[in-house]
Amino acid sequence: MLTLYHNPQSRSTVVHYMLHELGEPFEIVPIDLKAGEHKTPEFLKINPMGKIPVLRDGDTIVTENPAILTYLADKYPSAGLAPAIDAPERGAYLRWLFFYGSCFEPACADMFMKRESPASTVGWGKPADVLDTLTGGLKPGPWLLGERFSAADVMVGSGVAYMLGFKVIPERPEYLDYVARLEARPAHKAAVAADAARLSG
Ligand SMILES: N[C@@H](CCC(=O)N[C@@H](CS)C(=O)NCC(=O)O)C(=O)O
Repeated sequence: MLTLYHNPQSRSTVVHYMLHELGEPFEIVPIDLKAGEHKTPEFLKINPMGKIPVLRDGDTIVTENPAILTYLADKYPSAGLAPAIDAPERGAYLRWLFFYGSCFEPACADMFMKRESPASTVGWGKPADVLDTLTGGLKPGPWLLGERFSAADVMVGSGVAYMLGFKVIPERPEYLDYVARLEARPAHKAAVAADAARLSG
């Protein structure tokens, strides 16, 4: 059984949504961030960063959103969320998953903090280049791999939605349309509804 350590008001919503796209059974361990349940000695044994999401699959623990999505998409190939290891689109697929963690999130942190990191030193370079690279990647669409939806869209689309929501990134039509397509997916709606029920229950 897959187990997600989750709080509906956190980045673990990305894995929660991914689990709905997969359609595999899973269980949730709710984590109360305000109560510090992610900083207990027991939790720190599974993620020394003291952060969620954490996915447990038997004896395997995976942390970091892009790693968890890569793991799940590869483990359940019948869901069709990852190109095969030797498929031509595999390179672009991995590139976008890693781009999210290595470039998009840190560039967003720079923009949010209104700070300038030395572009030729930091791995993500200039936030403007990150934004333009993503904009280019969304053309012609509808997904990062063209007609094929993948776990890279679960990751990048969720992040774009989050950063638009907090007005960290500009409302470019490519971003808005991409998020609208993602949020129209039945699995996305189901994940949002399940989290809303958790929050109201
Ligand atoms: N790099 C991590 C980020 C995880 C993260 O920052 N999680 C936040 C929730 S959105 C958290 O657990 N914050 C609690 C804390 O740091 O005290 C990932 O991609 O999974």
